[in-house]
Amino acid sequence: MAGSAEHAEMSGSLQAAGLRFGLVVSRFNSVITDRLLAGALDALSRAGAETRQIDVVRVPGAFEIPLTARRLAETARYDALICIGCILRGETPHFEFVATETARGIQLAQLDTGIPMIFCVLTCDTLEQAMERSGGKAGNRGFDAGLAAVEMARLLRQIQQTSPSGRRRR
Ligand code: INI
Repeated sequence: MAGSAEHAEMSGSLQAAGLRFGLVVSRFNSVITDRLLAGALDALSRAGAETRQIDVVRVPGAFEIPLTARRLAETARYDALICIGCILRGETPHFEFVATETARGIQLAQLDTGIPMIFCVLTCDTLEQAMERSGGKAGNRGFDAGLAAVEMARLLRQIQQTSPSGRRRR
């Protein structure tokens, strides 16, 4: 643990060597989710991950992401999961239900399993806004998610190793 005399600090490094990642990708609005996926894969590769360390799992829509991510986490094969989706506001309240339950389900799944699940689900009013956030002028949230996955996987390993109970995981 690095830090000054007053306090200790911990943070995850961006070294992906030896880690395994699962990417759950929604097919709904695939013009956007494919761009997010490309950004996430680019980030993982830049952090040193090789393709054999990465699995990509496709689901129909964002609503199906939480259950799939939870099942993947339960296999104990992954150090972090990246949840990729795009929910666009329509004329009906459908958007609110799908967006709320997807976010809640992913949060519950990561808290219940202890495996970090990076929330890379865009919720936008328009396709144009989603394009901007998936490789347009607002960057690529998929790339950010890839880096967050490496950082969280490393951080949780570090916390595990420095805890009094050692390397045990429940
Ligand atoms: N799924 C999305 O990923 N994005 C959306 O914008 C969306 N809209 O707008 O309906 C959407 N709906 C499908 C949903 O995720 C489920 O796949 C479907 O309801 C079957 O359970």
